[in-house]
Amino acid sequence: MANDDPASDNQPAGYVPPKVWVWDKENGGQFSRINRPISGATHEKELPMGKHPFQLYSLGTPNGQKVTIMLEELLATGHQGAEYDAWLIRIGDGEQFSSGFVAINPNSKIPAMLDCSTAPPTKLFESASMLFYLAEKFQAFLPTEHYKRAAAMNWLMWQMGSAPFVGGGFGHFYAYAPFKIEYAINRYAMETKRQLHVLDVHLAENKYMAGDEYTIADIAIWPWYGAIMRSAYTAQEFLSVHEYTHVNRWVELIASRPAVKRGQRVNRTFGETNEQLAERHDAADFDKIAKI
Ligand SMILES: N[C@@H](CCC(=O)N[C@@H](CS)C(=O)NCC(=O)O)C(=O)O
Repeated sequence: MANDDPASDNQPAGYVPPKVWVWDKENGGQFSRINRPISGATHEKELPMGKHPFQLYSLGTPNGQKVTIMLEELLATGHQGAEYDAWLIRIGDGEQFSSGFVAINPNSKIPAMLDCSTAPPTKLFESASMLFYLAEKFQAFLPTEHYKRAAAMNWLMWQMGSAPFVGGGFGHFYAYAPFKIEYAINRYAMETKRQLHVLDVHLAENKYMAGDEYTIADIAIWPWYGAIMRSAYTAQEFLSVHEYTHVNRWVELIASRPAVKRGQRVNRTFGETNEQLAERHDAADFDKIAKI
């Protein structure tokens, strides 16, 4: 049937955007209950405080894992000043909107952290900012030679710009949206595969992301792209991840690091029971789950 309105040619059937968008609280989808078009606290509640220099408020998602892996790597190399309490923030229950959390991170997203060894305590949010802060503070996992340091920072920033297309784009529309939209899934599958190819080409020539040294770039990229290669969204067959052999080599190399194995368990409340350490306040806490 002929369509008289050329502007509507590309519209999915049944939806014409209104003149002014309004907040529809019942829009469905896995995260609709916590998504809001405004920022700020929804309730008054202070955050708990432990005894260690770093107080981390997080959840074991890929963005959360970046920081716990970094802290575990620092501790593994003898930086006792990196001792931390990892408190659980249940984002599905809206705990990122407490007044205490918002006071550290006005963006209400995990991870957020306080460095209580400084006066006043240093507020940290955005996972890459946290990795960079820790790398500078402890002079670790960030090379000093300018070209290597630049390479690490390039890939760190690449991760921050790229992963939202994988998580918020592909993962959302492939796994979480209340119905499947071919256009959206095609668009983000294309971009996810493009990114995996970028990594594959680079890792064919480089042991680690920034060359021959393990850096905060690997720590930032592995939780997201390791997950996509191994299990995330159960989309491995759909994305033909077996094609990315060099990414796979690197994913397994990073996964074999003991600090990575520990870090990825912290603040985790899903998956195998012996992989979950909902809160971490002491190195010995890992022994508890090892026995499960
Ligand atoms: N760019 C941020 C992203 C953080 C982020 O998206 N966190 C998610 C969980 S992985 C979150 O807290 N979502 C809760 C919400 O959106 O309300 C970072 O890297 O720290």
